[in-house]
Amino acid sequence: NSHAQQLNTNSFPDDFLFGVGTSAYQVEGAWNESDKSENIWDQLTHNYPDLVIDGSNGDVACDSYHHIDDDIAILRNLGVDFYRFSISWTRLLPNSYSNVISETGLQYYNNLIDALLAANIIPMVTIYHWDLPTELQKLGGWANPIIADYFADYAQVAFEQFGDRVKYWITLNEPQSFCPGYGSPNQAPVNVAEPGIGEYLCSYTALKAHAKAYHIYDERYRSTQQGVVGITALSNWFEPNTTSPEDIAAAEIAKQFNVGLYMHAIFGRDGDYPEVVKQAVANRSALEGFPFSRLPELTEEEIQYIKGTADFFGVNHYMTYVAAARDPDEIGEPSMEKDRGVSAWFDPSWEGAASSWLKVVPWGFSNLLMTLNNEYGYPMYVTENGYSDYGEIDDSRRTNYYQLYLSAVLDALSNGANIRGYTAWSLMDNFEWLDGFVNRFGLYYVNVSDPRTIKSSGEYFKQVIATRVVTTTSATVSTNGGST
Ligand code: GBH
Repeated sequence: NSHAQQLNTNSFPDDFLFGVGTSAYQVEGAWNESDKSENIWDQLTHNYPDLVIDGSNGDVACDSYHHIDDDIAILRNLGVDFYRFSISWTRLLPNSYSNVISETGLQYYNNLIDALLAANIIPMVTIYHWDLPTELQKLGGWANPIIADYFADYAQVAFEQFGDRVKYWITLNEPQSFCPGYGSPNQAPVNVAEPGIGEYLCSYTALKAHAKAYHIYDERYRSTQQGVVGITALSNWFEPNTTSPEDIAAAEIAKQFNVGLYMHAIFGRDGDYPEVVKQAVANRSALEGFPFSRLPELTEEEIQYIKGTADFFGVNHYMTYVAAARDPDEIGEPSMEKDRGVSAWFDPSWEGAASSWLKVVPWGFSNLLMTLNNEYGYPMYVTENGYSDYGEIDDSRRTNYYQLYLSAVLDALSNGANIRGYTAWSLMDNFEWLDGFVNRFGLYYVNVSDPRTIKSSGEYFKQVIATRVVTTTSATVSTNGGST
């Protein structure tokens, strides 16, 4: 009853799931093992190493491809309920297409999944975590809507091959993060930059790709496999700078350009893109002389096809910003940032991490979770949350971070948010994209030639999982900088 729950607000419900996450390019290595072909991250790191802080790449990474047993051992030691990992598209489908399924790729994921199940760990599988086949990028990648069909084709192979054992599927990881690559020359895919156009084409294709995969699952696999299919959003919190209506509206617009643009069509009660986003892009497009909005229009048929295509909302959370209204930019070259037209920054009083974009603002997390709960009303899994440093074994700031952020989850739970699980990012230090191996998120320290080494935060997370309680003994309590 509710009274009993209130007495227990610092402990998680019995059926709440704890896990840790990684992604294929960040941990697997074995980039050209067997018949695996090249993806856009192989291409970026090999041909443009200067874009990565330390010039490193994922050729070997944590060498998880050759260390299934070691990865299982550390997952067991933590006592996690589930492990979130991703499939490498070009390892499974070396041609990009389902006409050829790699025997060795299949074997690797079968071995990993079987080893997890034998260890009593639930596999939670991300189908796409940013490593698009280079061959598909040659066709335009996510800027070409036909890629939605090829993604769905790939997803179908994953369901078909692994769905007897995998019951948690995440179609796409953070379109918010991979779509900006189509508006900037310095991110994957490198040298593709159509700002204010590419990002929106990508968001459109991503929606169609996700929806198609979901329908395939629904029609062909759900009744026999009985799993769930969701999608993961990079979910930021934007706190209005002041209580002025302008700043409150600015924070709302920023939220809709972050989560709404990519998720409202799926989770929003009426589907489609958020009205504020449609209007903002259409207005500037017209002023810039475009004959139609740079944001592709969803037809009524597409709106209905995409709406409701998820069993859960995956929340990746790292960032809280302060948001304020600002004067519109002058009309010139299009950009998504100008379409949004909001100023956003980090409050200088917030504690930082190794990553310049990561601050410790736990109240932003609880506000975000409540807002997502109220706005969409779907079951939520936190599919990533974590803290970067430079790889210290005695990582007290990361432990502190988990104490604060897990408490924020408990706050949201006690306020009625429907949160089913939490994933710490990351199981282990790994190839941190453009931050190379410099900024590290692991509960385990990894230097590929040494055994994986647990950090003090790993010991802490292990204790949380075992007790289902967030102990706050040594936590530095962050002051509430402006909870709404
Ligand atoms: C997640 O993205 C990823 O899903 C995961 O693979 C990654 O390891 C993890 O974060 C930690 O980074 O430098 O100002 O241009 C988080 C979203 C998107 C946050 C890109 C940083 C760059 C900001 N990230 N963003 S900036």
